[in-house]
Amino acid sequence: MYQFKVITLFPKMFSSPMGHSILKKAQDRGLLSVTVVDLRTYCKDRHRITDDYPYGGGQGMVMKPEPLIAAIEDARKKSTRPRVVLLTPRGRPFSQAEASRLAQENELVLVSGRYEGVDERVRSFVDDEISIGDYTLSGGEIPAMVVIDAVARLLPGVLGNERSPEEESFSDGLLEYPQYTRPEEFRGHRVPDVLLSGDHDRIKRWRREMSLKITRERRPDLMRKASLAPDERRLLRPTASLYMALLHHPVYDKNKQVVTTAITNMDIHDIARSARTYGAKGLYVVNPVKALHKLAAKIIDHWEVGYGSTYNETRKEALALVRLSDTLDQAIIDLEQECGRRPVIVATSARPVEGVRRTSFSDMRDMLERTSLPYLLLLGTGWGLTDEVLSQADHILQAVEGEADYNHLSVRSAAAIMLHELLGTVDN
Ligand code: 9D3
Repeated sequence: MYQFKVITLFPKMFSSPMGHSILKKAQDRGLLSVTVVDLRTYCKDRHRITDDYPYGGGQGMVMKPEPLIAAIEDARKKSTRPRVVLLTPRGRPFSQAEASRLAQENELVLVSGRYEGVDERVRSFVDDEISIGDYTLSGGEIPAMVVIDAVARLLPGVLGNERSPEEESFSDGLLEYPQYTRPEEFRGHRVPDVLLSGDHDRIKRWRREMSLKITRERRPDLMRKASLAPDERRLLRPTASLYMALLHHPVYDKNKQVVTTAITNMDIHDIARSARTYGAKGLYVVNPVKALHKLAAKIIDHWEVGYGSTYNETRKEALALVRLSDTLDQAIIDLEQECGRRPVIVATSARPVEGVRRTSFSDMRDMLERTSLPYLLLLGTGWGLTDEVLSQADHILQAVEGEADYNHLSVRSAAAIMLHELLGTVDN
């Protein structure tokens, strides 16, 4: 029988939650026991004081170590190797995985604190510290109940055979599919036909599909960590098409004059290779000077059809993404024709931009993962995109920055970093 023991100043808080529903049934059936220990019984002083003022001053009270340690040591003595866990806002975040680990134990001692915290020295007498989330509660009692509930459900027999914990949400890291019961129609909302079809294979597929869809929309973070079948992994890939434009005009020079910069061989090659590596769909090289178009075309031609195309096949593949354009507007029109709708314009700038909120890499990544729109990422050469271009963009992307007091990345380095932030693999 799995034993839960709670050390608390408020034992009565536990009587109702532990006395109902699944937890009650499990205790009645002898699958688990919950013992609540009143911390005050471990006070040696006449007034049974459990808290005191903090050394160094400050607000609030701190739980004294003596009664807590006495209670913990007593709990350890009374049984064989219990796991002792302190509930504290500073603990490791509680999760389904953590619940599974705790369910492997035989006895769990949960220490609930009150006041503003417990004396730091208590930490060295416990095995673990757990928090149930990033919000402030009045004490560790409700967190202890949360842990008991989550662990108890995983113990053999607690849920009965009809509902195995593996079937439930979170076990494969996905959110639950939609559930319906009678009536078939409620205030105009019908139960989906598939659920009435009796075709259990189809129902299973529909549920999986809905789980994936809901998780992808609401919790992209869970989606990235979920265990997905090989054919489901495509759902992780961004659905939006990302295009890039390397602007040689209009951009600033170092005196903030609007200029046209020269096309450079290395920028085109390196950005094209980055674009191809991360799955960007095209790279516009925007330059109004016709003579420079010729140079660019020659660079590309060399690798596309000339000597270089046989010399280096992979370079050819990257350069196939490059498109030459006189102006940004022309590139946008071109894309609108290709995609059937105007691209969302995402500008970038290393300079501080006043009065606008920048879109973070992760927000932009979420957008690329959830929409099917075309996006055009603008990269400035020289001293960067002009204020006019920035003001016309739908988003200004978070700047690529380090913590050092220096920010002079080449456009091709910045482009590669942005691509990794927006389209790079995430660990799983
Ligand atoms: C002044 C800083 N506060 C921490 C955010 C002090 C403090 C406030 C509330 C210390 C303890 C508490 C009581 N909370 C818990 O004991 C607790 C808790 C929580 O508040 N949130 C999430 N998980 C947990 S586990 C224990």
